[in-house]
Amino acid sequence: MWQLYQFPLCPFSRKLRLLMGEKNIAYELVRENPWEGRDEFWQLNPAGRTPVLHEGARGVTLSDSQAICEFLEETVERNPMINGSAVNRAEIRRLTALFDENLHGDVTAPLLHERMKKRLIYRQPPDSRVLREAMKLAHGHLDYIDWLVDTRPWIGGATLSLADLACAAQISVADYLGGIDWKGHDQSRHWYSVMKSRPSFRPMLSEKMDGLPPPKHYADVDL
Ligand SMILES: N[C@@H](CCC(=O)N[C@@H](CS)C(=O)NCC(=O)O)C(=O)O
Repeated sequence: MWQLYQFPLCPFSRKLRLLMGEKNIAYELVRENPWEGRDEFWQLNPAGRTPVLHEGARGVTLSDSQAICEFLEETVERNPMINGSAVNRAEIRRLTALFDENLHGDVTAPLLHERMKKRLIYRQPPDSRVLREAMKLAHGHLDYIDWLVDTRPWIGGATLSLADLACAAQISVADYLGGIDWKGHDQSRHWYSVMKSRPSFRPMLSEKMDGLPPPKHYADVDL
């Protein structure tokens, strides 16, 4: 069986877990805190980052969420998540990169640093200026997501795709860390509540990072 090395608030591991859930691929979770720099983990992924997907029996070790998602798309046909015409697939990949890079860089990464790493690792208070800026930038991203779900059935086009999963993964971590204010973003809020009620999403909502509880609304499907 696949083993997925991850920690509960890694958005890229969440993206992969959502894809594996949608495709009904079995896996077991292995807890990994990449910042601890375990030698065995660096041997699996010289980049020292989660997620890593490993299957000992076949001797297969994969890393980088996008490389792993593309691998699973190529090898498991059911429930394709990068689907449609070549133009549709390019659009799904464009949006996935936008969420993995821009939404993560502007919002999720600063929130993870200020609210998770500083609390659990460095024992420092968060910098409120950095938090304010991340939450301000979150509104810009939510405006764009509002527009996307206003103009098409799902974020990446006509069907659920990796773009929805990548976006929901980043938003869910930002929401856990108290960085999402849904006021004025009804379209995004509705889309996110549909995502939250999917069976692929449910297991993640009950998981907690030790010493860092989520806000009350976090696991509530109706927000
Ligand atoms: N592009 C990579 C990014 C992975 C990444 O940045 N993972 C973070 C955790 S969310 C990490 O392992 N950071 C190293 C650390 O915190 O020391 C992917 O998509 O897998």
